[in-house]
Amino acid sequence: MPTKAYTDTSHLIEIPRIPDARGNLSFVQNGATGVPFDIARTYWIYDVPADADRHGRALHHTAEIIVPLAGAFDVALDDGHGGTRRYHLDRPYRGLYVPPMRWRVIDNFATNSVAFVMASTIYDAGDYISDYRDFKAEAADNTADNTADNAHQASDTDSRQPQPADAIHADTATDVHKTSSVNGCRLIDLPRHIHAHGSLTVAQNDAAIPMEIRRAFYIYDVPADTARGGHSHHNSRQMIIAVGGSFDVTLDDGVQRRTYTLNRPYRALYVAPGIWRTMDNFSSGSVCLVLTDTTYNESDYVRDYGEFTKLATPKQPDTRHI
Ligand code: T46
Repeated sequence: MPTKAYTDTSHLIEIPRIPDARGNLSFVQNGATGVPFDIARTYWIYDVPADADRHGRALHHTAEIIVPLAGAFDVALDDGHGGTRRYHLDRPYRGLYVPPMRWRVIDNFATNSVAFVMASTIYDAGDYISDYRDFKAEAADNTADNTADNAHQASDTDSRQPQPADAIHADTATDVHKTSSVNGCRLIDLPRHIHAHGSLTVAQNDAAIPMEIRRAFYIYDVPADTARGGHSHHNSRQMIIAVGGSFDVTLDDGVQRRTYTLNRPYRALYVAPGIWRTMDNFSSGSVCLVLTDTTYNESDYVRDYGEFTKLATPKQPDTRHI
């Protein structure tokens, strides 16, 4: 599997931050500037005890972007050729790009930190190198184009083009709102790996989840008593996760309403298209992570409840085979 499609050096990535009175929102999506791969896997690390060192490892072929969704931690990188670099990550709008073949140790976790990782491959145990001597031997075997981290500036070799916006179905007779139902939404318990040095939960583009991940966005610094959401989507499928703290999500299909309290970092609320959602009751310091199958497109939103009601009622039976 080729590794050279990726930028060769680790570097920080500035992630868009959209502030408003309801808190901050940042997003990472396929094709965005500074995102040199399509997201295949996401995972997040939480409940890390103070002073816990997560063991080091390297990945043969996988590139990653690591973002501190909450708190702070350090990532120490080693390219196997004498190049070492330590990054302190403490801003949710600043991620660290890590190319393949970097030995990395994540440590110095502040209490209640959440490390969010987007990876270029789905999980493959064979891609992992967990012995530093094996890593050094493989790095030495690699050809000279494997440059040292501390000797080079990042050079973006990404040649991908931004993806076209997803098509929006605005035909009121066939729009998904006509058949959408809160019964098509559900809680999904994602795999949870519990260790003495913290917990890890994975959502990746495989059959375990009902959608493909193309964008991740997260909402943080939400002031108490703030409500967010208040819209539906024509196309977008979402998985909403409380990776820190808790909040309520109310789903409305125009006929039925259902409220979920999200407060487990391993439990995702799957929200089908055509469902009006509002979020409120955010606990202090909470972080809402949303994985979605579309890149951002404002025309995918229905932001007016009157318009939503017109689209969503009367309900027609859903004849799709799902
Ligand atoms: C949802 C709930 C749970 C972007 O530029 N890119 C993005 O990926 C997103 C999600 C938003 N934005 C912009 C659009 C607005 O100017 O960020 C601003 C705030 O977005 P919005 O008012 O839609 O934020 P919320 O919290 O009300 O809704 C968000 C999502 O937009 C929505 O899809 O389901 O979270």
